[in-house]
Amino acid sequence: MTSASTRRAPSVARGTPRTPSHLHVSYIEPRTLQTLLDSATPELMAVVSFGQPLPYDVSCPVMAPDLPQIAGSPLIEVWTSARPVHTATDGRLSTAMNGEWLIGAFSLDEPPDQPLDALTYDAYRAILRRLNDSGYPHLCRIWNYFPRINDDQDGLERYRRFCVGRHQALAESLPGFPCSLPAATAVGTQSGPLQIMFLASTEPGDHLGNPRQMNAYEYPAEYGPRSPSFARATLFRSDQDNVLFIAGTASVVGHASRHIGRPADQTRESICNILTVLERAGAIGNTDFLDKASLAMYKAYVRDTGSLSEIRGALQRSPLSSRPLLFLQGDLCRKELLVEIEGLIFSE
Ligand code: 3EB
Repeated sequence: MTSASTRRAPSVARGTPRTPSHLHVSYIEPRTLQTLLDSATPELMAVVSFGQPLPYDVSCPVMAPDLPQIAGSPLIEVWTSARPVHTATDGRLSTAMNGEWLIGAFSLDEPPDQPLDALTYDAYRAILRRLNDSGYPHLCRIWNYFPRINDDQDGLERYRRFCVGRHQALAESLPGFPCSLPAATAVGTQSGPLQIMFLASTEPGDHLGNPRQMNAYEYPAEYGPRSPSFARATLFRSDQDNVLFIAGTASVVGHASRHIGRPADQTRESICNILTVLERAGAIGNTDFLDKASLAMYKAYVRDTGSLSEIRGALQRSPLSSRPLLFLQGDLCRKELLVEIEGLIFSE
């Protein structure tokens, strides 16, 4: 089991019992979930199953994006809390709250007559309303998953329609937009509904840019009528620890895609972007996010399974190599992008 938490004791890394944490995330084998379900603590906040439906009935928010895991034994992502968790659901939107963090999952089948921009706008409006009503107004991380991301829908690529709806809702309703935009991922699934998972807090975080990359929310119009609404990373700091969420990071320098058709080079460029963000976040948080003592988890979204070995090779020869890494098959928001990497680091 690989894991990270907001109240990490040094003993965790040595495999001894860990101290109670407010928020904890781990990748576990699916059969281990039953043990977690049978025990009173920690309480589940969310479960994410990749490429297959969850074989158990759970009362917390669940995401099952059709993003098949393409290397290693099957793992599911489990978010837990040592504090009591309160859950709420209204069918398409379910949330779990522990007094400090809120995790939500939105899922809606696309009605055939509704364009993706309109659906996304409604989804984000519902999410933002729920966050405000629940007292967790500060967005810290968002994952967006939907199928046929590069397909055309009535003259506009579906990813671009998604960006239009997301931008409209956030520009209207997110205080401090665009500087308060959180780290995000937007990846195309093989099938299924529009699914959005989000993490919000009672306290605000710091949203970071990357000096090697233009802020996505300032991209020029050649990438679509509305820019992608996300930050390169979001950093949360408390007395105890630092939590860094690194957005989906691809081979983009400035605003341009680099290394067209070359998966290994795209991987190296993405890693270079991540290392630059780690450096910036480390300076702000007074932490070394590459330190072996910190707990980091990465996901690599791979467009073509045929390029997996090249991408894996480049990662193995990088400073990220010692960290848990999940390889998922997913389509990326620009047709030429072959790999995208996101990260999550808890550090003291
Ligand atoms: C990029 O840098 C790559 O639209 O939410 C990465 C992470 C990307 C999130 C999003 C898009 C998004 O523009 C694409």
